[in-house]
Amino acid sequence: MMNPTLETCVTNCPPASVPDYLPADALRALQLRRLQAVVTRAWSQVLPFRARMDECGLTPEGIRSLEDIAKLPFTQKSDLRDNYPFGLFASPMKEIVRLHASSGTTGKPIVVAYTKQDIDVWTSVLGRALAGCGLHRGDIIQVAYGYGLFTGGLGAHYGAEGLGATVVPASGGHADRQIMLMKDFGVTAMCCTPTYFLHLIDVAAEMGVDMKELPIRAGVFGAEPWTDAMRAHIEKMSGIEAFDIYGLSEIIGPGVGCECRRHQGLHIFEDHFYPEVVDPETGATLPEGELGELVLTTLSKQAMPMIRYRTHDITRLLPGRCACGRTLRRIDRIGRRSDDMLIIRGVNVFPSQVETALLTVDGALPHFQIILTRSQGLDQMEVQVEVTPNMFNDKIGALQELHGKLQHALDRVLGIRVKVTLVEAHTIERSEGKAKRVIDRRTA
Ligand code: DLL
Repeated sequence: MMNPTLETCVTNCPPASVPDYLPADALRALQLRRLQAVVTRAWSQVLPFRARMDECGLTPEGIRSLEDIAKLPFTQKSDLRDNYPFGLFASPMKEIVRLHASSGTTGKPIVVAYTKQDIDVWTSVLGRALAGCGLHRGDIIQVAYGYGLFTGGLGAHYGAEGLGATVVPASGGHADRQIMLMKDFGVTAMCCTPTYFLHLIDVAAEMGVDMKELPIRAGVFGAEPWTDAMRAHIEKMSGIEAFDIYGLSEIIGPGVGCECRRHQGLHIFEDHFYPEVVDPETGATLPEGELGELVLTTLSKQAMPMIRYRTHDITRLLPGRCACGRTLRRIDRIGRRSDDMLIIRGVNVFPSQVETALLTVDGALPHFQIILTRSQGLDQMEVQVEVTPNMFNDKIGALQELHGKLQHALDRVLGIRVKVTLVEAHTIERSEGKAKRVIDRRTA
């Protein structure tokens, strides 16, 4: 649903004033200049990068066209870990104004750094992302991504402020207080993870607050995979327009790409981040339209340039131009990572498939958890799924029927038999940030 005031504002913005609308030739020329500069910077300032270039027999002068990017070595998350904490910095500490860190599943976090200029770039791309969602000066934007070492909170905060909007820096947690702020301050947009917003919808209902009656009209959700089925559910329950925003700490944080109001993929802010899609196995560059692993190069980052960073996020570059008029290329929504695949009795299963299957069935809530166990050498997968509160009060037959429907939906989508357990609403632990979808209790 298009809000007329928003649409007017979006179309009234002079397109040429933002790089989103640069003619493709000018954009490519800018990208090449920036690529050459960033490679030179990394080569002269970052020893491990220079060593990699030497191994490939490459110098920065070898980069003469954008296609030459494929000659450059990849950077992996392990490079950040191996050079913990500051080994990949290309600026002296006195130039670095901010550090963020992202917790890994094991050991030390990875550390990322920003100069003042990097923060300005981040603010500008996030501002462009929010503008693409139809937000502007006069909007009141509540940021419920965590503030702290995680990039979500401060990233969205600076972007919203840069846009000239009013920011409510709520950070994560205290769902009842979030609802109170939304209501009392007349919040018009929310930035948080999609699963946290789902939780807020529930809490609002418990507090007797109808989200559809509140001024909120947009949600800018990311930091974890979520499906179109989840979007439809959120929009139906809250009356807002839900946008997908993507990013990762290593590249800058949120704001690498974002949907516009057409919702036809996420525009990558290509003047700062160069996207490629590669075959996850061979690393070969894939043509537009083909599904593979997203590889990103920062074109303007000073403190910590990332050259051909393997994101492990699976997507494709969408062909053609978006009807919104932006010349920035788009990626498909990220449904999965190359490393979140579960192999259950030889069959590949992704948590996003479970989400899609569950949301096809009325009475199931999009709160679920996958529990993996191993019994007599055989992997077992259980999907615990919350059901609407009235279900447990209903006759037993209704629960059995729902169970049967869910079992059928999951069997069909996953192609393997999994155990379905219906649990009461609010049983599965809520997260203030990224949801934990999989609990792996398998022992080696
Ligand atoms: O999650 C940055 C962020 C904050 C993005 C707020 C959007 C909103 P990291 O903690 O480093 O950074 O995690 C990055 O999260 O490689 C993806 O696997 C996943 N991810 C982020 N956004 C999306 C999205 C932040 N929109 C990792 N859809 C990435 C799917 C996403 N996955």
